[in-house]
Amino acid sequence: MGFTEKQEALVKESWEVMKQNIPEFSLRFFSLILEIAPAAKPMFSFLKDTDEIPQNNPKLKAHAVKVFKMTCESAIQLREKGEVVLSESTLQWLGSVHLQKGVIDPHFEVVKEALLRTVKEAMGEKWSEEMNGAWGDAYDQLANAIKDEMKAEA
Ligand code: HEM
Ligand code: ISQ
Repeated sequence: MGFTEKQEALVKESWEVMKQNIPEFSLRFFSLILEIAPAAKPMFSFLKDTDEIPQNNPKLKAHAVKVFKMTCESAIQLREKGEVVLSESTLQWLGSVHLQKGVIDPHFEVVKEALLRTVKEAMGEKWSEEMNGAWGDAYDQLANAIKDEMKAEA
């Protein structure tokens, strides 16, 4: 399903706010994932030798930012083209990484919840149900593309 200009603008607007504090929001996003699903801990290499979430891990930050950015790009594509388009190489790479780490479909709901809660906390007064819905839809369609690729590779 396509996106309206309003939906696209809501996603872009909130990403602009989160961009101002990448260390805080990337850490918050990751912490929320583990809070919702503690069992997901061993999948992440950032936590290999520690129980604590590293406060300043460049890989964690970079990965979290990629998830935010890719969701934002999905919103733009949904408005422009009516669908999420990823290059074949990006899809294959994301599909194989997640397959190899043991990610399964229900995990995508966990990451979605963590993402939406991070957006809500970051936006404060500016948050709205409509903004929430736009992020949720963009994420769902991006997640579907990755899930389909994982099934194709499995
Ligand atoms: C790695 C994006 C969903 C767990 C990655 C990487 C990206 C990414 C960009 C880095 C790949 C690399 O550079 O090697 C996404 C996006 C998602 C998504 C866009 C959904 C739309 C999930 C879900 C889980 C998950 C649902 C399960 C909780 C992981 C793990 C890694 C990873 C364990 C490897 C991290 C490491 O230890 O280096 N993901 N991901 N991802 N993702 Fe996701
Ligand atoms: C990888 N995939 C999904 C979400 C993530 C959040 C933080 C760090 C890495 C991630």
